[in-house]
Amino acid sequence: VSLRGQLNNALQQNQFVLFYQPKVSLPQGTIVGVEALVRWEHPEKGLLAPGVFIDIIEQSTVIHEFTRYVLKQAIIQCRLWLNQGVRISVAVNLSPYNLRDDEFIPYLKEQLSCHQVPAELIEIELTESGTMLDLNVAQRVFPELRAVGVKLSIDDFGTGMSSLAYVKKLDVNFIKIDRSFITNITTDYRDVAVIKSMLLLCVNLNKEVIAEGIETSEQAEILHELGCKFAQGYYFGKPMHPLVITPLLTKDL
Ligand code: G
Ligand code: G
Ligand code: NA
Ligand code: MN
Repeated sequence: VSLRGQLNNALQQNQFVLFYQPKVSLPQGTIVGVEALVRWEHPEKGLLAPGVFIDIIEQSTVIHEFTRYVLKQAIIQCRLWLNQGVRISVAVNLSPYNLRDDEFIPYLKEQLSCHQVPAELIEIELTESGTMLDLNVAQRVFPELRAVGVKLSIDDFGTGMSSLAYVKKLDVNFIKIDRSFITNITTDYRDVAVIKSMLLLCVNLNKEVIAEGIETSEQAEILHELGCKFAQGYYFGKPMHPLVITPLLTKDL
């Protein structure tokens, strides 16, 4: 049976697990939030990264149930951390298709209220690349999400076809600079120029910036020097199982 054929069963059997990658403030690297990144604990193939199955899910009607499952797990995890005295935001990735699901916002509200999680602790990331984010749909749904009180982010910023239109028209809290702009930042003056301009743009539009894909201390340092306040990447922490990341969150309590 193909992966596609196994999707429904995998959902019913809870084979999808959320790993969490830290988002930190610069320069100290204090964890200020986490991003939920799904993994598939496949009974035969082992732990699968989303790269090999997210496209299949997005092309299937399962995407709606899948995203609700991810959202619910993230909200439950946020509640578990609150119970342990850890108050951090938890980000969830949405597929652009999810914006067309009329039941998504009611479900979000229901889960927040059921688990007594403040909406401001949940962040929703939408990528501007890949599956085209329909600006008209996003402009209709983003204000509804804001009204619920969750935070909103544009993911992979700079890689889409209309980055400036998105950042101008969508009222989001955070811009996540795609890692392709970070990779060569210590050696390529053009990347520095682009990052500087993005940071200035975000200051002028009153949005917070997170740089993605930081893998070295040199990259973290230069981003801090350029005025970037938040970062995410393997240098600060890989996506981790809740049992692995929880001790990192509770260690200073
Ligand atoms: O971990 P990896 O690099 O394979 O992730 C590939 C892509 O999968 C990333 O773009 C990431 O945003 C996406 N992804 C991870 N978890 C989720 C999820 O729960 N929902 C959606 N829609 N995308 C996700
Ligand atoms: O599209 P999105 O930004 O959600 O994708 C996140 C993906 O990027 C995750 O699958 C995560 O594993 C991966 N990622 C996170 N940090 C780094 C990093 O420092 N380097 C690289 N190469 N990939 C990263
Ligand atoms: Na993301
Ligand atoms: Mn991203």
